[in-house]
Amino acid sequence: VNAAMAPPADGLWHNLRVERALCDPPCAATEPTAIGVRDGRIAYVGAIDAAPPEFAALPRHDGGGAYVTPGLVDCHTHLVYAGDRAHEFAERLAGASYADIARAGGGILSTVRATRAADEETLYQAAARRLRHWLAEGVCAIEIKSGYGLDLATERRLLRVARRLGDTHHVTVRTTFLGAHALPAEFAGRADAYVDRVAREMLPVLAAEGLVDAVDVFCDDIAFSVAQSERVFDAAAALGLRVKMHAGQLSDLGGVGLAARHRALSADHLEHLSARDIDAMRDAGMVAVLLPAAFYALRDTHAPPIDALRAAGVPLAVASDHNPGTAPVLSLLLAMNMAATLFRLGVDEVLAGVTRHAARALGLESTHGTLGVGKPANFVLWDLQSAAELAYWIGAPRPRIVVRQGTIAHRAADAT
Ligand code: DI6
Ligand code: FE
Repeated sequence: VNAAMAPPADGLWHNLRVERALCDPPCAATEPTAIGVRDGRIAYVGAIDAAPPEFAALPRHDGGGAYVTPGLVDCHTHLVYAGDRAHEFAERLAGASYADIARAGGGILSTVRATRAADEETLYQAAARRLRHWLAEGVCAIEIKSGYGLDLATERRLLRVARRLGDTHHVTVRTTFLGAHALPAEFAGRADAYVDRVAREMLPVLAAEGLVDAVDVFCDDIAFSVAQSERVFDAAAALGLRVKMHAGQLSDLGGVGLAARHRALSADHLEHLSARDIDAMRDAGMVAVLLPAAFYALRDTHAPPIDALRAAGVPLAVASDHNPGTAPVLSLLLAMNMAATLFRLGVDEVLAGVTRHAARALGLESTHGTLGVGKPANFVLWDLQSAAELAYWIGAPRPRIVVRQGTIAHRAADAT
């Protein structure tokens, strides 16, 4: 369906089995259940007989017994870039490590070269082609990071493309400025000067242009130090922007403690994470964003400390981390399976990880992540029995119907 043509979802959707753990407020234990949509918002969840009388005049949509979840949220992607890194995949198969390739000027920097050479339209078309996979899976909100430009003009282009994707596809896009993703070649040996450029020039300009919803830093031994990350976070704070951090993917520099002091929305990756920083995350109300597709693609063996995070009560989100280097994955559902299989998350945790907790990792908890009365209508009808099937099938489930931003955005027949 062309987004501009999608019919309104207003009316009473009935004959549904809604995911009760994600109803807000909790809905009475009746089944089948109905969801009332009015003016593009969820106005009612409950028994069809108890629906407010105003729905009598609105259309009825028979859900045919479908299982219903909130629209999915992918809270960590690097969706906009040019080219791909299939050649580096081949090098890794021949024995090179991700870090070796990065140090030799490949890795992120090879995507930076391709991205700088691409115009806005080319970047837009490539990202729009990819985005269709997320939309077909019932994703209703997606975070898109910059970070393959590493200069003002190209970072601006990436963020503009991200904004445009949201406008043209009727999907909620949150932009994250990741200028501190890698050290560009022209700053080789001058990391502090580059961080200055990011914090004092790029971020304030892009924020003033309304292109930045949050700010991220790649804090790791092949990227930026804790002190450098702090300068970027201080600049974000001065602009009133929330922060998040790529932390502990390859090594633990202790950046999560800094992120907690800055009340970060999330820390992401976290394969290497100390007990002290887990407590700091809990105390700061941060979300732990798990990225199992990157773990899988790098054949990592050091899983994040899931048990300790769970015991501490840190909310766990699951995201794709889509990027051309370490997570060339085009499916959030596949990342969900990986979170279960590789990280041993339970079914309910996986589902909360791509809904409630993912929304929180983006600061979107008031509009997304639950079947919440008053929230914009974002929900998915699945031809599945339960959440277990969402995490269980590898590569198969497609929604029957996706209601996104109050419109009927996809039906199974056009989900291809
Ligand atoms: N961590 C990641 O997994 C990606 N970025 C990051 O900070 C990798 C990006 C790439 O290799 O292109
Ligand atoms: Fe990432």
